[in-house]
Amino acid sequence: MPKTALITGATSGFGEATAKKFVANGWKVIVTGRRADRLATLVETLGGPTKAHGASFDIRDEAAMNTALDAVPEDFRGVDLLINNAGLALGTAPAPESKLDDWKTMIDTNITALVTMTKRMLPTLMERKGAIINISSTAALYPYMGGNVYGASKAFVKHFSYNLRCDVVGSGVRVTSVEPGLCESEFTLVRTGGNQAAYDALYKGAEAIQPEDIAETLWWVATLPPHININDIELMPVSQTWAGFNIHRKPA
Ligand code: NDP
Ligand code: 8X3
Repeated sequence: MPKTALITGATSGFGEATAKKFVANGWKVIVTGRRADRLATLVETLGGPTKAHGASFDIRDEAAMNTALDAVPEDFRGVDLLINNAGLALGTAPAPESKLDDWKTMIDTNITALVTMTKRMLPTLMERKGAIINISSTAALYPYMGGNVYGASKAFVKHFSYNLRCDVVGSGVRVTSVEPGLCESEFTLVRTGGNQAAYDALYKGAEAIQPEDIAETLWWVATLPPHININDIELMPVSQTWAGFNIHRKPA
């Protein structure tokens, strides 16, 4: 009997690559995202409706989430793995110059929607001794200028994962937080409002982690023997290390 993964934010980047990895290895997937056209194409690429089910909704809209999940076909209902991947950063400006609306969108998407989805799926996951993988970030661990609410939202994801693990002990449910550093995806286009030059400059010569590398990591976490819980994984490209402490100097 194939296992089923629910992967949020699968219309690009990590989620799309992960859906391909899991289906190539015999799993079924429920894939989500707002862009219905991309989801339809992905479902076809994955082998059609016996392998993948696309559920298009804005993850910040709880009613839309519930409607979409209520409509999941019977043969996709037993979810064994929830990958809370949908998320975004908006802006790179320091706090005084950044937009409050952007902050709220990050909180609504990266935090509120993630806990809403988790609460909704928890009974099924507990029944099936399943697993939850939450996508955090190195921004959760190492603050940087312009990280502000994005970094804080990802710190929430990491600590929610730890605390959730405490609460489900004895159920067989596994919970993992994944903290990637520099990865090449549409993430940077979203963050910079579609600035291709900023995208090119960030990744130029960096040999950034690719979505397929994240998919490989998630596959490893998900397929370890069921008595092993990876609490968290922090990963960076070899080209990236921790930034030095920033020192602001008075003009001479
Ligand atoms: P992408 O921008 O390629 O993918 C983000 C996904 O999230 C898309 O499928 C998008 O779907 C979905 N999403 C965003 N907002 C919503 C929404 N309101 N409703 C539904 N879906 C939404 O970025 P990545 O693949 O790189 O990012 C995936 C996760 O990894 C994010 O949580 C990100 O913060 C995290 N991360 C990324 C890193 C990087 O450097 N790239 C490093 C560390 C962590 P759609 O637009 O169709 O709705
Ligand atoms: C994305 C990594 O360094 O852009 O979560 O915050 S970073």
